[in-house]
Amino acid sequence: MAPHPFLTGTPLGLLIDGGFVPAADGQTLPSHDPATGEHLADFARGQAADVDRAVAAARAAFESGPWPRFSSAERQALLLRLADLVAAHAEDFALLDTLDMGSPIRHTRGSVAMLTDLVRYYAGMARGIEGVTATPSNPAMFACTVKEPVGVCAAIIPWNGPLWASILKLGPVLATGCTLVLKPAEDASLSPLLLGKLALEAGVPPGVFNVVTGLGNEAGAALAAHPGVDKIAFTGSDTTGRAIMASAAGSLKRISLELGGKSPNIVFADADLDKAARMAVVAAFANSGQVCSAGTRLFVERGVADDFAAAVAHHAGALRLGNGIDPATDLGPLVSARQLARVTGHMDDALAEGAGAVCGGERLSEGAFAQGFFFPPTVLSGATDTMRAVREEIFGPILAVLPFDSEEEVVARANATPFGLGAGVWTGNVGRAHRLGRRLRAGSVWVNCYNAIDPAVPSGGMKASGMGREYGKNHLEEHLETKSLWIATD
Ligand code: TXE
Repeated sequence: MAPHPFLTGTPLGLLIDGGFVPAADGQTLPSHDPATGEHLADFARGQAADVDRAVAAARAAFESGPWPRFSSAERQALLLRLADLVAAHAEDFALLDTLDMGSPIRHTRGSVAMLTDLVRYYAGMARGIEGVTATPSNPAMFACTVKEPVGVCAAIIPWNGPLWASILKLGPVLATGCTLVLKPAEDASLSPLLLGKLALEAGVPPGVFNVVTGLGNEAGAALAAHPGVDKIAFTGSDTTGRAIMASAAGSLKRISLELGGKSPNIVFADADLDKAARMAVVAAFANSGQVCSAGTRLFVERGVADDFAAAVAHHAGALRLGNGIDPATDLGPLVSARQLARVTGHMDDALAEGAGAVCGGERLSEGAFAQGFFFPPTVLSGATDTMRAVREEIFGPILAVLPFDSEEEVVARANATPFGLGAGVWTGNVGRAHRLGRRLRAGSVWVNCYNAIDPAVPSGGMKASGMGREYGKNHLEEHLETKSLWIATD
């Protein structure tokens, strides 16, 4: 396949202060297609010195230059132009994400459409920032609150949705008048760089949006510790989230975290079982299970559990695995050899602990799969809550079927995890839908649906799944300071 035009003439530089530049020490990193192992591009390996340059540019853009004088209407117009450019480059983004991290092109195309809408949502939100008029008890005092941008933001993002995460971090920054230094994942840096290029075309002033590619323990760690950053947003593993939080504490940065999960998906016998089985497959296996809210603990009421597991295995078996570039592909490869090793490690442990595989269970390495990191959708039977594969996030296509006997029991078991990102409930009983909707300790509970997402609806984690909310009004608030303004009228 001919290289994508964006990838010719690589290495791709860092975006700092409105221009693409090499890393200070000239080092690069390679990007490979996880379906074929083919080399795609080289991109800059940013280090602490590059982070310093990017943060300095973001600070200068925040404090001087044209950006602080942009009105909310101008920021809205800019976001709308960016949305149009993202839409015009939809196929480029879909291709880059598919090539870079393996996700099927049908999936990445769908994501770009949703993300264009998300940028437009933030454009609208730019006009809705407002404080309140307070009522102090002293009538001689007038007091109101004004909302001001928090300042220089940093974002460190993962590889499982590179464009998705970039837009989710950039949108509220532009809507509120902050500036951003984005550190993409080393496994998927291409579409964040294209987004940077388009942001310049849309008229984002130099320094407002900077992209520093590189490794987590180099560029990422330098950004998390940087005293010039006012707020950091991180999406990724809970282990790295903890390290970033500790590091951010050094300069008391504001922080928001979107970490992993081990989300329960609970099926009662009174549900539409056919729909629930089809959706359980999507909930667990979409993006080859590399989704933070994947429904990987499938609790099924005991009387229907065996038949339900068989139906799930049937639907899973019908999924077409292959190179994501093929529009017929349902599941692509895992992102990297590292991720494949993690997933096979979990599988080996599950078998050693006594679970069995109703379907899947072994890496695919023959024929067309030989050069890629392919693992088939796998349904575990005989799994128990204490097994490692049932306790820890796998981030691969492995689902455990866990029978239960009562509502009380399943709520306790579903909540018995350090995580709290998402939860699914399938039932025909409206009272039960409300009860579980409240009792499940998760940032999002989906009843008779799963992984529903919308720009206007907050999303985020309880417990070890993170803090702060993305999407919706809450997301903007995370980028705003509330200032109280007092005026003595006497
Ligand atoms: O994640 P990391 P990895 C989970 C999933 C997966 C596991 C490991 O379970 O199997 O994490 O994946 C940057 N300071 N999720 O290793 O390490 C790194 O460069 C600063 C869930 O890829 O969290 C990348 O940009 N930054 C998740 C980002 O952190 C550091 C999505 C994510 O990498 C750093 C991805 C450091 N010390 C993985 N170390 C979700 N919530 O959706 C790494 N990074």
